[in-house]
Amino acid sequence: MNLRTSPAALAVALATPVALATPMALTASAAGAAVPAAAGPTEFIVDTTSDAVDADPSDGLCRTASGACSLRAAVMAANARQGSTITLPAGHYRLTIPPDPRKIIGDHPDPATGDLNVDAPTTIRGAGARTTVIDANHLDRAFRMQADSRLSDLTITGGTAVERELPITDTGGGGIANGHHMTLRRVAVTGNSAGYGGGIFNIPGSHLDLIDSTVSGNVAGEAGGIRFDDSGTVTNSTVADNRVTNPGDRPGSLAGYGGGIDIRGRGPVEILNSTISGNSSSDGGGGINIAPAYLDSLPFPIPDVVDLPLGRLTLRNSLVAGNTVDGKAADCKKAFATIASEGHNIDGDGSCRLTAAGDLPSRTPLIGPLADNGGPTDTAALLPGSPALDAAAGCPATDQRGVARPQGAACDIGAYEHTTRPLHSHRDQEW
Ligand SMILES: [Ca+2]
Ligand SMILES: [Ca+2]
Repeated sequence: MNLRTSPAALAVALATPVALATPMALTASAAGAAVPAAAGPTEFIVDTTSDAVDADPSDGLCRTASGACSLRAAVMAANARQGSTITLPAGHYRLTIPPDPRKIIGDHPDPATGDLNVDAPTTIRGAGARTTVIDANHLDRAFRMQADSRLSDLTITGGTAVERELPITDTGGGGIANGHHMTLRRVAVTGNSAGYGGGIFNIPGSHLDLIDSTVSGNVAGEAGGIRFDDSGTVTNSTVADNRVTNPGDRPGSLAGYGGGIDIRGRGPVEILNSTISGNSSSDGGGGINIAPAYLDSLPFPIPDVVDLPLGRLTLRNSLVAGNTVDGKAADCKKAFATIASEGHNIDGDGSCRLTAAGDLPSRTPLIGPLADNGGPTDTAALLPGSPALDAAAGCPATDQRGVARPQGAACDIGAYEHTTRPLHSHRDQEW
């Protein structure tokens, strides 16, 4: 069990409905995989797009029965050699092995079927999010991270969460279910679905660093794009066009909230120079919802004008706009939590209650749709006259695409830095 966080304690205090939504067994160990004596970290270079298992997961070699190194075999081999790196050349890696129904429930993750279970610290590097595509083929989610992980330069799509942690919980994490410290750089998580956390689900005790990445077009019954049950950062990233539709089978606030980002732990979740736009939900918090441990399910909720310290979200240089509930503007919603502005944010409808220096509440952001504006991942461009132009301060050195900041008199609010010249993306890339 991994219920060390306060939200979980709150959850217990609140009894059953909350406990239902706090999956516990994601972090179970890999059952002591046999590690060969000379199994230090290495690099596995995948050389086939076919989805085949490793012939001998204990030998520390990535080798299928036909002698190739598939993505699945590389994950299985890396689980026996912690600290390894998997290199994925450009290609469409479609998972084709469905989950084994006998292994769906409990703490026996099986990297040989369904989702790819990362059980030892692993780095997975693609050749670029537009060319290296991991497609879970709607058989299950793509990854379940049961150890620290770093993913870069790839797309995760086609995930439909099937394997679950407990028989009573809904499925979490359509693209990725993260139980440890995960960093995504220049990654697109798009077109996945789950009961909650349509793109990414982060369980209690986990941490997500989302950098220069896009989470878009994911669908769930709650938490359409990203679910945080603990801490995380969103930097130079775009969370757009994710959708929550309440399936009507869960009580209270257990469904229908958090179209883009849903925060149910204490956090802190820190959002810097990011764009949260075009997300929708059926019940509340079209862009961002923060309500630790489902306290918004209490019969007499505290109105969200009150800042309470049970959950914490910080916003800086970020754009939260164009998000809706039932077609009406609804950027932020909070209960028993604090949305702390560190300045220079835009909020389309005023619901994020921004009051810090440089904040621009209730502004029409004048942004374009999510599109390929150059760079490795899709972004939402700033249109002429946007109040976001030159309105930020203290930005990262580049924007999400790799464009140097600032352009013009100052850097821009959100993940996109407007440039009047053709894009020349160049920078020293980290892993
Ligand atoms: Ca699996
Ligand atoms: Ca600028």
